[in-house]
Amino acid sequence: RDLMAFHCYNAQEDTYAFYPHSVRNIEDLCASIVRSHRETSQYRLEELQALRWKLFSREEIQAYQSKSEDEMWQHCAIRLTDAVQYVVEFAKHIPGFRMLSQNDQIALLKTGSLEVVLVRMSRFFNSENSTVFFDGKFAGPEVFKSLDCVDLIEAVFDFAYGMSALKLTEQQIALFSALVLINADRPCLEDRGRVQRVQRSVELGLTHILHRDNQENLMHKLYQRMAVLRSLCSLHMQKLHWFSQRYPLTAHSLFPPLYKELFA
Ligand code: CLR
Repeated sequence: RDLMAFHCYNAQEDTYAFYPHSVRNIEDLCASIVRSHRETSQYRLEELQALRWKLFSREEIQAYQSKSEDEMWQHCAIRLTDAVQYVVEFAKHIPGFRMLSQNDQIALLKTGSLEVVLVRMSRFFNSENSTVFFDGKFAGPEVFKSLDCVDLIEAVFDFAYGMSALKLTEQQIALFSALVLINADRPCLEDRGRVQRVQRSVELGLTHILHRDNQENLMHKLYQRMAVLRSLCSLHMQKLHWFSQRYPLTAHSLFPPLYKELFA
């Protein structure tokens, strides 16, 4: 499950038909995306719910806060990369994704994988006390103090708060994640037309699910969330750039290769 495994993937093997022509096909498409989400989401909601009482103690928080800046960056980069790997796995099972060229698959993952991680973060977020499941317990923003990017952390927590207020079902999260990833407006795409067709099918799927759930009004809010995601990711890139200038050695030799490949 490393980046090379991803690079060697052969699009030819995938013969999945991804143009939905009937409600039945749309339902199949939704079912595949939901299954892929479930199989790559690491924790079930009930499990996360049951872990909510596990909070970091004052001493543990202090231990994170007294880590050096580059040590904490490296630690978070490893955690994020791990989460990104699951998103890569999720993407591979979105009907149509594997039929895109390798270049386009990588281009979509480069810009979209962190956005999907942030969408997924809302599942790992407890809005009652604004904490996120990190390293086995629930952590508030103060845990990330030594990263020295309060604005980014605050924006990420705000986003998770806003997402969890939408109270999306697992199926809605799955389809929304797929839509965030399969976006024909991303830079560096070879075959935009093909990406657009896959995007349309995912859009149909999300519309179908929202219609079935009687929540068509959510579509508009979800598009708004997508704009926020874009700004969060550019803030992350900015921070990373700034960090790698200050700590070139950590960024160069201690960050996971996939993290460097996707974001550097
Ligand atoms: C998101 C959902 C994934 C599991 C997961 C793993 C790592 C977590 C991430 C979630 C949420 C955001 C997170 C991250 C580790 C560090 C990062 C808590 C829960 C915070 C916001 C720090 C970002 C630091 C960057 C500046 C490097 O399925």
